[in-house]
Amino acid sequence: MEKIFKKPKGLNDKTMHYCPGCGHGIVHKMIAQTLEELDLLERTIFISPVGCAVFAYWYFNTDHIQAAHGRAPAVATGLKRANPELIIVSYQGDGDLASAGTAEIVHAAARGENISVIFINNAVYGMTGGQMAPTTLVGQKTSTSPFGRDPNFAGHPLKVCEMLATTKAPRYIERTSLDSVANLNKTKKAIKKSFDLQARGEGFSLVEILSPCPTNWGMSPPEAMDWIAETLSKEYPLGVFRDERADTEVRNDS
Ligand SMILES: Cc1ncc(C[n+]2csc(CCOP(=O)(O)OP(=O)(O)O)c2C)c(N)n1
Ligand code: SF4
Repeated sequence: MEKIFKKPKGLNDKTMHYCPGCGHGIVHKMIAQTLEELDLLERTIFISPVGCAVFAYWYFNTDHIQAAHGRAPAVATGLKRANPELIIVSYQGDGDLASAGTAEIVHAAARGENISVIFINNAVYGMTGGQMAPTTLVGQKTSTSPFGRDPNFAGHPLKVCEMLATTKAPRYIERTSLDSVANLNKTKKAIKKSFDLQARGEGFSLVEILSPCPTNWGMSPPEAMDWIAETLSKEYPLGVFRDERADTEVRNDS
């Protein structure tokens, strides 16, 4: 029990602003634990996204930069190429990464930038009121699809891991979830693997995490976890989509 409640050195004492049952705080803790375990805190720059995690820089004992809508992979590219010794944690939600920043993430992956992308997929635009995102399921009700997402009008869900895995350069791509203890453990391992690969100069990695947004899903926190297990992860299957040496040389590696 002591281990579970021990605050990692990578987090400060501020109370987080997230809603009860939100996944962002869970992932923040895992990131901080991992940076401490790998002794990377001193050389990490955390890139905060737009969306509910816009204030992530309030909580981490790392250096920070705030990227505009969708631009985190481009900012990460510049930081890493100019300072190859840094560890870059590029953190984005699905509205940010899969809508505003689709071009940036595709090209950063295709170039094989040596960065770690943590992608929080909660199937809505959380911060701005639960609007439909590219990741919203067909039939899912949101504030801008009150009768459910209609694929004839709004298209089908965008599958980021599957899409990026069609490019040759990425070193590691995995989709995990926060809905059970087993999946929490897998998520923590995936984050650790991503940071470790970056520290060893192995190239681009992305961990997509299916994460609850009870507030905008209109559910209690336990119901939200069940919905991930029973519905969301059917559309977004968990697993490893790439785990092999990149087919291109990692650029500007230390
Ligand atoms: C009225 C309005 N439209 C668009 C934006 C741009 N914007 C900032 S945050 C956000 C939602 C981000 O959602 P996501 O990336 O999924 O992150 P989450 O909040 O779900 O963690 C949008 C659309 C804005 N701030 N205000
Ligand atoms: S609106 Fe959703 S994503 Fe945003 S803090 Fe609340 S639960 Fe988390």
